[in-house]
Amino acid sequence: MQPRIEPDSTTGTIDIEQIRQDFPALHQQVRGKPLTYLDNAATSQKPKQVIEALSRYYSYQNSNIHRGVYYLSEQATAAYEAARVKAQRFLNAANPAEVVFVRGTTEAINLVASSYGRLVLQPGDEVVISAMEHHSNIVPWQLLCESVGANLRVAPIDTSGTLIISEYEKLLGPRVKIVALVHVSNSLGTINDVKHLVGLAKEQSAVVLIDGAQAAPHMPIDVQDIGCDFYTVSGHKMYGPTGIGVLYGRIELLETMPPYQGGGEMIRSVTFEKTTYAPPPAKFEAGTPHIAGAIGMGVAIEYLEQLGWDFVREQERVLLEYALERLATVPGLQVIGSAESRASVISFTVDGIHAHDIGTIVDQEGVAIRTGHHCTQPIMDFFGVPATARASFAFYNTVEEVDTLTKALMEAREVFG
Ligand code: 7TS
Repeated sequence: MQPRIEPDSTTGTIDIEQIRQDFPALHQQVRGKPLTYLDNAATSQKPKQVIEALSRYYSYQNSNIHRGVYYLSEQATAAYEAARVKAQRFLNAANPAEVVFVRGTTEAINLVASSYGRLVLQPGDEVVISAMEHHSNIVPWQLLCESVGANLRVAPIDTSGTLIISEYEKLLGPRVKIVALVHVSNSLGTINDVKHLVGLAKEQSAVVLIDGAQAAPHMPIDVQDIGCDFYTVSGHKMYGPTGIGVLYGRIELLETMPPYQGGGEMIRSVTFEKTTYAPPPAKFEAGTPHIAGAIGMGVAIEYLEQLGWDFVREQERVLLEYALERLATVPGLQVIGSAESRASVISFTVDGIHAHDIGTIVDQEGVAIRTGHHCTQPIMDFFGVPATARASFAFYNTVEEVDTLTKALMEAREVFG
């Protein structure tokens, strides 16, 4: 259950090899080579502790929650609700009822757009997003704006991939009801100063959602300090299972919002004439939830807490710096995005080689990187590229893996002359 991580008793440092032992997926050969997994922004690998928690749940605790009077159901309910409290602690939410379990960031944003958005938006109102959003923080707002006759406004970025704050401020007028911004960009790595951006939006009384899918794996999150109304995370990007995530919502808002989906578990009473709803978070958790997923996500949170943010941030900083240095030695390689404050994500192009070919060639060396538009087509358009290759690092990656990537890219250069 406990992460097997202990600092070396003499040096006080954490041994990466010891940590890597917790991640079974990292110890395999692919295409006859040791796997070098550098697609952590798409999804992270899972520690044994999370995998074992899932297995334990399905082996010994499996039962439906919130409805059984028998032992197993009581155990499963307690474990599910304990996971909610862990997520509350992780985000520093004031109240566990502010933690709604959802499938992930995509569902969280759709929930807010459908429920809160339809509640407050009037024709002519505005929703502000930024030019560096993932499609899941664009399309739900487009759908909402189209259906209510509201307008979507986009705050621009500069060529370093940094939000232009003066332009963002200009967009924040009295018609803006909702602002939805990414905390960390998945294709550029840019870290937005969300506390500052939320503060500016609050001067206009806008409600603010922060897409934290790429932030939560890399840094401590404090929703109260940020001052946002909604914050979203995906369990699978932070060492937890797929199909589970959290929507944090300020309780005052969750209480006024209509349900997103109807069904079991979200009601107080049902008659054919009228249904009344359960209070949050149950109001937004219709049907049988991903019980095992929530429990597994809770274990992933404990795992990160045990590692400590100082270690995670320092390890990823070292990897980012080293990778930027090494990639700069590959002829024709251009890094897309150079914001001052950035996470361990590097998008790049190589002259004369399509991003997909880069991905395919390095795969022959066992290196897994993502290629394509990364669900951020507007960013690709802005930088005038059809696609990029992207390497994204987790605390369990090593400088040797950066060398493997660099060597594979050098070979790609040779293949394409
Ligand atoms: N927001 C950001 C910033 C993301 O990076 C992603 C997924 C999402 C939202 C959607 O999260 P989901 O868990 O609901 O799918 N990003 C990526 C990526 O960069 N590569 O694959 C998925």
